[in-house]
Amino acid sequence: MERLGFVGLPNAGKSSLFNALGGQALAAAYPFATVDPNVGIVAVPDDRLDRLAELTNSAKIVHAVAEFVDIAGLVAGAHQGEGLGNRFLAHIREVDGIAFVLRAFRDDDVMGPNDPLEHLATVETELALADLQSVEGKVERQRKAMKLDKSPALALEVDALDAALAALSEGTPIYRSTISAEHRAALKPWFLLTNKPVLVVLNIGEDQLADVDEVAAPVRAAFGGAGASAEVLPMCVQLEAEAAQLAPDERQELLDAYDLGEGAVTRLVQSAYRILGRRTFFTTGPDESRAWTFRAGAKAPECAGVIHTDFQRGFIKAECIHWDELLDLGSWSKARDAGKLRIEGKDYEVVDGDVLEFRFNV
Ligand SMILES: Nc1nc2c(ncn2[C@@H]2O[C@H](COP(=O)(O)OP(=O)(O)O)[C@@H](O)[C@H]2O)c(=O)[nH]1
Ligand SMILES: [Mg+2]
Repeated sequence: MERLGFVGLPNAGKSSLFNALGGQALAAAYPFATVDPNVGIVAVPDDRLDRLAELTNSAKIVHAVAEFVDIAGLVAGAHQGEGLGNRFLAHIREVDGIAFVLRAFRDDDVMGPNDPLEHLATVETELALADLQSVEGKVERQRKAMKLDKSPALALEVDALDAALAALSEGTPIYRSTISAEHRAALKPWFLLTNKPVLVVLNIGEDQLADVDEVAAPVRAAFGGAGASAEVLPMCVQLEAEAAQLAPDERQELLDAYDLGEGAVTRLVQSAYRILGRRTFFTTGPDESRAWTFRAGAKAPECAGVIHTDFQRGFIKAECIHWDELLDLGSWSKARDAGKLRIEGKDYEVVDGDVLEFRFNV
């Protein structure tokens, strides 16, 4: 399961965003469960899955799921234990990706700054300082270890830690530093906070919808440097939270009236999948149609392993067709008759939207 954590200053709109997701999930009849008040699991909306289920008359539809964590407690000084300090940092370490919630909406009744760049600066400074503290300790220890251990792996790790130290000392988080992908991978075992993929939810007011590009421009520019891996999603969180309370058709009417597209869940999940490098494949039949999440670049056996480790261990081959081709052809057997079912082996790189059937032997 993919976990995304909401991080931002008090009153930025994190809890409202959380409510918008939960409400929408309920209104749209997608199962939404609240694990604890701050953790929500949401079914990933996927139109392709619904159409496959219709095609094969599936008794059941199983969506992929994503988890959202409303991480409270970021205030200046959090890296030194201010506010909920340490607990806050521990929560961030546990997520796969971070969604910064930055406030741009103006409302004198809601305390706090409304300059998203001010929010961003505070938030990034805390995370970068926390990372700086952990890297400082580690780089010294690993440098000493190099006297005994001459392995290339350790040398690479020390290089990576040095690069991280240089960036963090300047207050630059790793996700928008120029640190190479190889070095970022070498830093993975240290669970640094800013070595995670990041997206930004820019919380705008209704009155800012008309000039959303202008409001978003400075935030986009802040992430525009080399090595940037962030997406900026302007979102009218309060409006989305209100829409989430409505019945599905009324909800869509409201979203359409404000030109808000498919709403918060879809946009957020799609962005999260992009920044996390996740893809979807499907299985479909009369019993169930199901969406499975896999790592971009994964080959057929690894994808089989997403379903069951036995499928991966005993992998023989996969029958494969892209979802839209299957819909065009009308059924699995028609696809086979037309010679359109591909037989793929263990080196096949699965593509987003593939429909697969695995042959295995255990
Ligand atoms: N005017 C306005 N108020 C908002 C908006 N988004 C959130 N708020 C309000 O700001 C306050 C803080 O929001 P909340 O989601 O609790 O922020 P959190 O501290 O980040 O969890 C609440 O009173 C919200 O109703 C918005 O887009 N416009
Ligand atoms: Mg809150």
